[in-house]
Amino acid sequence: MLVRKPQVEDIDEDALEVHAPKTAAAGVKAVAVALQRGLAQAGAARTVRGMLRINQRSGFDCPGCAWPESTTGRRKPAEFCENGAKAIAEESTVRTVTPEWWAAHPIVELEGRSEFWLGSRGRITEPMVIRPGESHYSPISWGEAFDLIAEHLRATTPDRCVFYTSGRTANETAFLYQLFARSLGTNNLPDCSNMCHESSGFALGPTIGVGKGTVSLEDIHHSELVLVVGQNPGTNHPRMLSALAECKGNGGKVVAVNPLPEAGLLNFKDPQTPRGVIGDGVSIADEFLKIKVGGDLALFQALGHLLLAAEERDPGSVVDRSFVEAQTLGFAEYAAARRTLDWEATERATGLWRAQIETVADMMIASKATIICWALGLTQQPHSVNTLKEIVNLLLLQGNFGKPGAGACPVRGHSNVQGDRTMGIWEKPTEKFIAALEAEFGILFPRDHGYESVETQHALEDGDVDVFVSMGGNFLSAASDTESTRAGLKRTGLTVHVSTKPNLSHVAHGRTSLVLPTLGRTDLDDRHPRGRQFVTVEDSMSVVHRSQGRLRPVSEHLLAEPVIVARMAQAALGEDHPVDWRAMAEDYDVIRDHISRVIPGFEDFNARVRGKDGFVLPSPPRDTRTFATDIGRARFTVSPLEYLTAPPGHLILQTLRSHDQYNTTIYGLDDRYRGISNARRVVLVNPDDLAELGFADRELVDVVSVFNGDERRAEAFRLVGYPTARGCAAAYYPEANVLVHKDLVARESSTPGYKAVTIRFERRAAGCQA
Ligand SMILES: Nc1nc2c(c(=O)[nH]1)N[C@H]1C(S)=C(S)[C@@H](COP(=O)(O)OP(=O)(O)OC[C@H]3O[C@@H](n4cnc5c(=O)[nH]c(N)nc54)[C@H](O)[C@@H]3O)O[C@H]1N2
Ligand SMILES: Nc1nc2c(c(=O)[nH]1)N[C@H]1C(S)=C(S)[C@@H](COP(=O)(O)OP(=O)(O)OC[C@H]3O[C@@H](n4cnc5c(=O)[nH]c(N)nc54)[C@H](O)[C@@H]3O)O[C@H]1N2
Ligand SMILES: [Mo]
Repeated sequence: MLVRKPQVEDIDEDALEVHAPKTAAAGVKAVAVALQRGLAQAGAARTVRGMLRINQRSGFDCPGCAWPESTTGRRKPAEFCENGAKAIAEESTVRTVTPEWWAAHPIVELEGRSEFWLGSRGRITEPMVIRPGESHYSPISWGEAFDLIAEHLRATTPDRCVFYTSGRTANETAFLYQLFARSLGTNNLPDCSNMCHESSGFALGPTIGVGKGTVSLEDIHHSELVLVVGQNPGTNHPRMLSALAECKGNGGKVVAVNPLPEAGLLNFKDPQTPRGVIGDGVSIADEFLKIKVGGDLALFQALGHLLLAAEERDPGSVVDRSFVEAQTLGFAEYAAARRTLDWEATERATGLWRAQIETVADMMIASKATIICWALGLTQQPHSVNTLKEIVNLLLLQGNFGKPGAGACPVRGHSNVQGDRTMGIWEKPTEKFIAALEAEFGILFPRDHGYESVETQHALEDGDVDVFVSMGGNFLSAASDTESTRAGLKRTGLTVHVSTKPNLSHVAHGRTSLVLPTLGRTDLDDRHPRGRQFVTVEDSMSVVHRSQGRLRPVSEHLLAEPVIVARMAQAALGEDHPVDWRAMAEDYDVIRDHISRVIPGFEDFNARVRGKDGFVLPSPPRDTRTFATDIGRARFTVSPLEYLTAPPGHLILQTLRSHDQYNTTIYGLDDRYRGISNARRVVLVNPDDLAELGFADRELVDVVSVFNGDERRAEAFRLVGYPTARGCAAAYYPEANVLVHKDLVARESSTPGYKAVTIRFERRAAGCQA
């Protein structure tokens, strides 16, 4: 097999290649690509050892995504997907970023590099520091690094310190980290969830009483109808396709709603079944609604209208009356609001024909068990929270909670983003949570809400942050409004990045900055007095289970995340602090014992998580059909019609992931299913829109965004004609983040409007090249 050489130079955007989009995902090609990447990065032995341990009961949780593993029945020998394998290859690479590397690359040079180039340099091997006036990072001992952090924390007030978390962080680290921030005296705990599924929590909490999904993997398998809305599972949750294929095998139907005809939604070739390897695979979507970006609220309102009209024609045939009467409030108001519908506005908002929507309504009416799955296509727009509440309305109507094959399924992103929130990574902790922490540790914790991620961006820009600590992640490139975020980070006194690989957040550093290298999921964590440790994570379906790496770390200087947090805390809070940080860093069972007493659902944590498949956290809607809202019932809500419109000459841009990246970590330049390779500065536009706007396919343009009278510019993007919905465009994250104004957010949840950017194209002056 051909093993591709690592790319040495940075991206050459002129090498763009465009092919017809694929109509099927996975298949043997996916396995070949996975192996190739593994071999190129980690070598044969580490690749095989790594891949065999992914998502096995004795192995580590795949850092790729939060899709659950099967807890019933046998797991396949390789319970992974191409993109999970790439995530492992990236982490288990034997390439290293040593002090010599940092010495050879001054900040001025690194500023001109792409995330792709930086991330593919390899794993960071030693703690590094850069001090005021210096041009390069240089090595620092761990002890000095912790002292430096303590010095900066003591020199300021807690409200001027921010503790960011990325969702790969395990439960144990997350619990320690929030305890540290709160012990210092702040709830400034923004996390990537603020930029991701925050809107889902804001919609589900008030309506069904929990901010999480209500289905299990088995529910998907046995559902009669699954709607997959605003999601690209073929790339971002590939194992979900196996679950959808199983659902179809059991007679279920699937509807996909997306502005793009994503390959995985159309057809799936399971590389683990003979049919997938040699045959045509399974066609996934029975219906595909090519919706306009931001048109989903209108779609769900129309579906509600059609369901209610059918109920009126044949009472008792659609609405689950006994459920609605016993368990919900607000049905009458909802039904009154949906009684009439402006079809013209609906068609304008969605870009769909009435007949298409009626077909899906009929499928819902025929289904006795429906699941609605969604991801970022629904969470990153101004009206996202209302869109998601409209999903809840539809599910409530037919009683699709607390019965097999039915429910709400927000498909999470980072592998432990849901667990981090459960552990208290939240800028708005509940009184109950703080009281439980206080009872456990015998100290007082702050109650004032802290900054979420957009408030953090504002505080950074306003010069209100002295210390910015990042537990994983890449705040600069993940957040909106890149240039203002960059300027803000540079205004801080100290930035601290606990990281595995270099990224641009390290480059946009505070006056002093530390890069602290840590063990990843796949790494063996055994340098403790009590020997090898494991951590735990919670998947998208609330299953808590163990994760334990086995690979020999690339450097002896790496510390485990819980150890780093504990030592920061010891240095900053002093040895006589009432929390026994040392004991927790030495033995993660001690952390879990604390968690078991503070967080409901974790009783007897240490014993239960050692069981075969861990345990499932309680979910009242799923387990007992009850809803722990303030009114003790589920809530119907009424929202006005709202959708995105662009002024003449403009389009609505969504920003998304290619098939070859993990958020800001770019694995390669092959967005295989969409047929785009070797370049990332592209905008996908419907050919009819291109013609109407007077631009040519492959033309080089500047993309200009407009928001509240402000403009942002992204230079030198290539236009690519692509079968997306009319009036819409798509570009890759993070290259397009410069265009997203930081005040463009989802109301209530504050999730950036990454999928709601009004743009136009400007022809580049002749001779002006990329
Ligand atoms: N390989 C890989 N896996 C990942 C990640 C990764 O980067 N790489 N990231 C992880 C993370 S953190 C997350 S949160 C998830 C993200 O998983 P996804 O939500 O699948 O991620 P995106 O690439 O943002 O894709 C959004 C999808 O929504 C569609 N969409 C955009 N706007 C609209 C709209 O208005 N309406 C509808 N109906 N659809 C719309 C887009 O066309 C696209 O198919 O994946 C996780 N898994
Ligand atoms: N335009 C646009 N922007 C978006 C989105 C979008 O759809 N469009 N999506 C948003 C979403 S959903 C999310 S979740 C955020 C993601 O935001 P983040 O979670 O902040 O970003 P990542 O790219 O996942 O973080 C990558 C970095 O994490 C570090 N890392 C990797 N593994 C480990 C580990 O095991 N431990 C530690 N300590 N560090 C590690 C590496 O150094 C790597 O450079 O981005 C958001 N930004
Ligand atoms: Mo995410």
